[in-house]
Amino acid sequence: MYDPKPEHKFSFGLWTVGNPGRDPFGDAVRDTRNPSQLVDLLGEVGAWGVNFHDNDLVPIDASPSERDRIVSDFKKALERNGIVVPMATTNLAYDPVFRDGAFTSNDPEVRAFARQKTMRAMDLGAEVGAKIYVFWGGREGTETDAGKDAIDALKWYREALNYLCEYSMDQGYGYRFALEAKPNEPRGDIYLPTTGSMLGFISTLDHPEMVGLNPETAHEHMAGLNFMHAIAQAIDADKLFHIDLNDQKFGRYDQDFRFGSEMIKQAFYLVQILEDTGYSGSRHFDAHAYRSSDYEDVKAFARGCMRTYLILKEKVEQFKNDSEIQDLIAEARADDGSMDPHLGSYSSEKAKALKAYPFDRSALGKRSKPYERLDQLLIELLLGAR
Ligand code: GLT
Ligand code: MN
Ligand code: MN
Repeated sequence: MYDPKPEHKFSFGLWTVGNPGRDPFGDAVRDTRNPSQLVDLLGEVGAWGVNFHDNDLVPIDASPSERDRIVSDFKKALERNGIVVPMATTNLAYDPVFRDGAFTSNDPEVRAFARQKTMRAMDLGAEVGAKIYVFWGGREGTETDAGKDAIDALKWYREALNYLCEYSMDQGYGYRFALEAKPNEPRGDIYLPTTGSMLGFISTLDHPEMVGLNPETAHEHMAGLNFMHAIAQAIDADKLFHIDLNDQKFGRYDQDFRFGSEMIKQAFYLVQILEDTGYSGSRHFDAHAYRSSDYEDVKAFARGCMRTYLILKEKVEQFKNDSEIQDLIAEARADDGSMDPHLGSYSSEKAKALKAYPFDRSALGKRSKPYERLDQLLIELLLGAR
């Protein structure tokens, strides 16, 4: 009943199930699996798609013939597992060359190199059918603002994205770019730290229609923000091109935990907004298993992400069909239409009438909302008591 199917569009990055558990304080705990083995693992757990950074698939120093061999093996693995590549991206974070940023490095040669690396990575993604291209600027930021001009950095970022939009069009790749915000880590401060900042930035680009968002749960929760609200803003702007699902406690480092493992209520609202608005993109899990896991447990992690999503999807249906819940929502949202003449768009007559309207402020202040009752019902529904 909670089995993943292709129509659910569940995808994982090679870097997620392939994460060997290395962290700043400890070495890898799992052996490194090659891309084809990881695709087999994803096939086994029932995923629909796999995404990758250029160097998750092809090592940065690979020769052209090694590249071709790796890509051909990878394509065979995709075929034998019936798995697609919906999204690709560039690793602009790992190599020492990006120690001061990629598109926003103070060094113009590094900025040019970042464009070259991205164009080659876009070629690679296009070769295996990717249509979404993600930009996560992990190194685009500072530890000290003493040496870099933040306005120049934004200008460089914008110029790079404009250039790469043109490259995609020039090649006929048909990519849609999805920008992913994160407030900090690995840089002390990363530019454009939230989904809302990214949204503002997109409107300054040359081809804003080509560029949207890839919001990640953990990245908004790190900053203590409401992820569902960020998604609402993205949907309202028609910019939810992709999504990175995972989980995280507020205010911590980027934990990238299994989807739905920490903040169940937040996860419920998220699935609700995605399903109710008919979001049709990938449900991508950008998460990884605990460091204590072996590969059997990694599979349990991946299955868990998808299963929890589907359980929450069922809860969303249950919420919609629960008459007690729906009655309370109707009560909370009651509208007898008497204010229609005063709401909606502006006209000078309407303004005149509204300024003269005799509101009974004290009566209005006595109106309550049944949110305690409603929230308790939601909790009981989520805990399986309804
Ligand atoms: C890295 C980062 C993620 C990004 C990936 C894409 S890489 O794992 O923490 O949030 O989505 O570059
Ligand atoms: Mn992510
Ligand atoms: Mn993350």
